[in-house]
Formats: sequence, C-alpha cells, structure tokens
Amino acid sequence: MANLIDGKQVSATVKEQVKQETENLFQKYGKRPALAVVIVGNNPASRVYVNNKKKACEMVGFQSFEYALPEDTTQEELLELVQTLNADENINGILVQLPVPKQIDENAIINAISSEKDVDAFHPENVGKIMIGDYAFLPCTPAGVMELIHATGIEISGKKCVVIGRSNIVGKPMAMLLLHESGTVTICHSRTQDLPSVTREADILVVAIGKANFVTADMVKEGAVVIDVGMNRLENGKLCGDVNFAEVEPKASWITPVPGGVGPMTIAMLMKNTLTAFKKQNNLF
Ligand code: BQF
Repeated sequence: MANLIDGKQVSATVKEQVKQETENLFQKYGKRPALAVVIVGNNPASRVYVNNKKKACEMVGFQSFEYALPEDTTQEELLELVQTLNADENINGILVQLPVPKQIDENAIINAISSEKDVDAFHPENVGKIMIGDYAFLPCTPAGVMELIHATGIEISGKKCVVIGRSNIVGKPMAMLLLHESGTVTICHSRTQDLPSVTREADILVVAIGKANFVTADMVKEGAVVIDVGMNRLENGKLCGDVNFAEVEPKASWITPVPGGVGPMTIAMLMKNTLTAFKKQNNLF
C-alpha cells in the first residue's frame, strides 16, 4: 500500500510562501509582481490551464493580465504582442500558453520572449542555464516533481531514476534536475527497447508520455516512488494519468494521484518564478 503524495497540499505550502514574501515586498516597496498570460485560440484544455494560472496569481497577490487572441492570429501579430510585453516595465513575467495554432512557429515565439521574463524557462538561454545548474528560472513541471519527491523524504542521491518521455518541457529538464541531485538517470522514450525491463529497475519513476494508464504493475519495482505527470482526458470526461493507478499503487512506496498530484505543483512553481522575475527586475535580491 503506497503513501499518497498530496500535490494539492504541497502546492498550497509553496503558494503560501510566495504569498507571504509578496506581501512583505508590497509593504516595503509598494509594488506587486505582474504576470502576462497569452492564450491564442480556443483549446478548452488551454482555457482551463490559463484560468488556473490567473486564479493562482490572485491567491498569492500578483497582478495578472490576460491577452486572448483569436485562433487565426498570425505569427507576426503574436510576436508583436510579445515585444510589447517585453518592453512593458509593469509586466514581470510573460507566459504564452502552449500549444499555439499550427500557423505559428512555437520556437520563434519562445525565442522572442525576453529571457528575464521567461517564467516558463523555455527560452534557450534559460534552458542552457538549467543544463549548467544555474537556475535563473525553474522549469515549472520538473521543479514541481522535485518538490513532490522531496516531500516524501526519500533521498535522490545515488538512486536509479527513470524518466519516461523526452520532451523539452518535461522529460529533458526533469532528467537534468534529477541528475543535479545526483540521481543515476535514464531517459526512456517511444524507441526504447524492452521498456519494462528498464522501468523495473527504477527506485524513482517519473512518467511523462501522454498515454492514459500506460504504466502497469509489471513495469514497476516493489517500493518505487512513482510520479505521474500525465494529464489525459478520457471519453467520459475524467482526467487520468499515464500510470494505471489501481494496479501500480499497491506496489509503490509513494505515488502521485491525477488530478491533485503534479498539476497543482506546475502552477505553484510558475508563481515562484514570477516572484523571482519581479525581484530580479527590481534588484530586490
Ligand atoms: C490538478 C499542461 C499538458 C499540456 C500543456 C492542476 C493543472 C492541471 C491539473 C494545470 C498543464 C498541466 C498545464 C491540476 C497547467 C498542469 O489538480 O491535477 C493544475 O493547470 N496545469 C499547462 O499550462 O499546460 C499543459 C499539460
């Protein structure tokens, strides 16, 4: 029987700290962090995520400004908005909700965001810093996963860590963060041969492949820590992770639920990054 890692609770603690510090800074300097949230088109999942981010801003005492652009927005129009926000001294963080419609080159947009306002840490300069271990901004989802692992009290150093998924947003930076805490890290993906034989070795298994119920009991070592980054919407409307929770839970020592696991942590780490951006831009370190 596994212990549940409560992402709602851990994220509430992180947001509470951000809120406290924000309030202290406001008392001292009369200014609050401000986040610009850009959404292009009408993807219903993106709408939910943007609303979660705006709600979190309100909770921690930030200002947030939403820029909702139509589905047929051109790349030039979006670049122009990003440049305006880059130049706006009253905006500390800029977030363009992904994915963007297909006529827009995602990388062109990410590259255009000022690296100092890049609270998602997707800009190549910030990605490079993550690789070196110089965390200007934390990659939100991987950093949230690290907080959840820390919450278990399980030591990462020396442990076999397996990450399933190699995306730029989750898998790759996740592997880096585990490596920086001296995990022995393996990254698996769609071409990995005999995946179960690799994942069965994992003391810490982080799953981010985007396939509902993909990880089954036979793929997990007895006593492993299992972190489920998956967010799959089933036909019945229910949210479901990449891990078959019912099967895997009895084998794991610790496991995250979906919802209420990694998702809330992603939002909390975004708040932390926005506070960091605000402090840097105002020389408050
Ligand atoms: C929860 C995301 C895939 C692709 C793009 C809380 C969120 C989700 C779940 C949330 C996600 C996933 C976000 C829960 C932001 C996490 O209670 O379990 C919060 O808002 N997320 C995103 O912005 O883009 C994504 C997943």
